[in-house]
Amino acid sequence: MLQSFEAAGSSALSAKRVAALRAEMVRCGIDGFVVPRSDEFQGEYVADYAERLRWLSGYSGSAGLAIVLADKAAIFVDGRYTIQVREQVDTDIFEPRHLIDEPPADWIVSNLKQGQVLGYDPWLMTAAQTDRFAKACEKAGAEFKAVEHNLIDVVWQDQPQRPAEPVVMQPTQFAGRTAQDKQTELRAALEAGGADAVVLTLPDSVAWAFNIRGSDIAHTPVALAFAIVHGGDQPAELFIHPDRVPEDVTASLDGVANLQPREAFESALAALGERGARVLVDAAWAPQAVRQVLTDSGAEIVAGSDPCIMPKACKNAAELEGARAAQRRDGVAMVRFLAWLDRQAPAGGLDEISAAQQLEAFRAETDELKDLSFDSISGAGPHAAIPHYRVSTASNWEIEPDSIYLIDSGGQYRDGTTDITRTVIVGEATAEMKDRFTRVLKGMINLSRVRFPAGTTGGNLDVLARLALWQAGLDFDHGTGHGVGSYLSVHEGPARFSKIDKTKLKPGMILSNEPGYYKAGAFGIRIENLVVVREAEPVEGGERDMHWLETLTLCPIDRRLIEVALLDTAETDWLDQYHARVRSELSVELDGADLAWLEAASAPLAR
Ligand SMILES: [Mn+2]
Repeated sequence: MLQSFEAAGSSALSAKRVAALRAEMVRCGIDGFVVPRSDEFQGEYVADYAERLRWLSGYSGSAGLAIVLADKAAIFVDGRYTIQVREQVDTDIFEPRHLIDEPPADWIVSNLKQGQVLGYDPWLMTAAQTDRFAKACEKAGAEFKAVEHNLIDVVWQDQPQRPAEPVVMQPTQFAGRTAQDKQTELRAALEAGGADAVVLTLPDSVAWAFNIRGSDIAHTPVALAFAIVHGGDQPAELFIHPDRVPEDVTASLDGVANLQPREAFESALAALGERGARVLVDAAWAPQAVRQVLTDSGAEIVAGSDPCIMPKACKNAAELEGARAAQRRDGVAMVRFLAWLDRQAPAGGLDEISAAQQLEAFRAETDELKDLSFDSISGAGPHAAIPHYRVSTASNWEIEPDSIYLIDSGGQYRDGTTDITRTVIVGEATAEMKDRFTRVLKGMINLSRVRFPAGTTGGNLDVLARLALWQAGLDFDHGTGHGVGSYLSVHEGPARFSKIDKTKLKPGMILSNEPGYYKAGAFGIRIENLVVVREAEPVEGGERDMHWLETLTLCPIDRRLIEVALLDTAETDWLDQYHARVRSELSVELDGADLAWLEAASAPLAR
């Protein structure tokens, strides 16, 4: 299986491990040490060797950071993990703090003393983050100091090896462009920005730039590697051990990138400095160590965004064709799963884990599944009310009669990444469930149908998915949607549908449309389709360039949970047309009971 349901993280050894870290702090002459969850690559998933925060504290969330001093320690997590952190860590050792409301900088100012030294690993913290921490230390009269070796790596006896999986090509058939062509675009961006070179530190940027993929970490098909792209006609440098790169990949990269072992990265950065190069570094993502080596060796830092982020987000025609094919395949697996669930669930005996495993099996039967795009969120009854619920053997719940079941899941296929949520009723729904489900659906449809002028942001549109909930005095506490990669990260920047987002939506961007409603301790609802921003036909008599959202995801939405009277005609029409399209695209791939299920589930609503 591609996911594990073992309860992750334990604080049982925390006291011993924190004591070992403190002893190492004394040996190194520092008074505190920062332990982020991030690795050198700042992604959502890290390899086992980099699970330093989990090893130390037991906390297993995807984001967070601890600061350990001689006599106290704090752990900072965002709103998704405030409950989880208290369940996982020993709060006698770590004081849980809210990452945004009670930021590390404030804690540093109140807890570091004059003359003290707070150590950090400059590979694990971004340049921007380091600036904030250094400022806070300065306020406290303390010093923020990079250490030579990560102290956790010193005290972690059985730390796993770094991954070294083989690299594979992402064929042009799926990537739509050659690496050579992308390099030409990157060089133009360098020239426009007045830089001689750019350091790529995000593995998905490296994957995009060179049309490579890997399997170093779970759920995101990247190779953990850095790269330097040079202006002029010098080939790029890709820092990944040549042993990991099969011959066909080396041949494809010939003339595009020279392969270098990881150990050569610092000296290549220093070489840029020695010739006084102007180097583009994205301080929001690049490790502080990268900026430090460059400035120490005499390079001029050009501040700016990673130039791969925007072209990677705007999928080309081949990537969109791939996305549509991946959605048809994934939709068939989802239909088989939902049909199976409808047949099995009434008899009882299904639980959150067995359901998630069955869906994974249907995806695997496509023979095209490379990985899941994240650990499935499989929530029965009250667990569906926890938006980021992660089932484990300790929490596994039976899917009971007359309850809601929510499954948020996705697959990684070579032609595309999927992410879909469906909420279904097992047995009879209450009037409240139907009202809430229909309001969430109205929001999802409202956003799906929007036409908007070029230049509109995800922040401008987010409200559309909330209006029907707001009318009933309700809301949901997460963004409406996130960007999605092309056989890359399921959470991809820069665009989002969220109250605060300021990124202009551009044609080719794939985003999720996933409003929800959560009643703690009772039930939860989320409906998620992926959409892609498209240029619209001009409106007759209109004056602006308009965009629209094409829905990519193909899977029925549970009609049994809909209060038809709450939908207006346009919404009912949208749903009926969507279901007709789902039926026509998927029925050729189904037969027997599954086909019969699809036909019933996609029938028009009774008006
Ligand atoms: Mn999603």
